[in-house]
Amino acid sequence: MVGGGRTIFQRHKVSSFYFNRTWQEYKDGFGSLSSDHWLGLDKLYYLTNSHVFTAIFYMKLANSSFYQHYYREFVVMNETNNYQMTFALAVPHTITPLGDSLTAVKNQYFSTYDNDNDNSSRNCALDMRSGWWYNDCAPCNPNGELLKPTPKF
Ligand SMILES: [Ca+2]
Repeated sequence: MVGGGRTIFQRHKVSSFYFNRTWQEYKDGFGSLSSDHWLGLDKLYYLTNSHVFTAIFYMKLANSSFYQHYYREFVVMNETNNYQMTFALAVPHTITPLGDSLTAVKNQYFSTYDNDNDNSSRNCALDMRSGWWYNDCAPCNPNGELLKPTPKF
């Protein structure tokens, strides 16, 4: 958030839109700002190092329950630091059984299938089919594939 404004750095609503992308694509950004997209890690670096940001995660689950979490002083480092992500404080806005899964990946480096920077012996981005700040292939994966609606016959 800048001066009360908002920048949507990720939107993932369409199950046919995939986030299984290369390091270069996550660096530059992909998709359309009016639809599913990733803003880009370089832009996140410049934004979060030029202003104090609160990252707000909204998530609607398959059962239609709604989840919201705030991360105060959200910062993404530059490419030399593999876009390491951190924040000062996690503030739950909506309590869910999921808990706060971003805290599990606080201070982690960004990984893509072609640039594995996680703490696991596995390649989490490859296994989870999306780029993210992975630790040990933690369940926090907003860029993962969405469940497709069950076909109705
Ligand atoms: Ca690894």
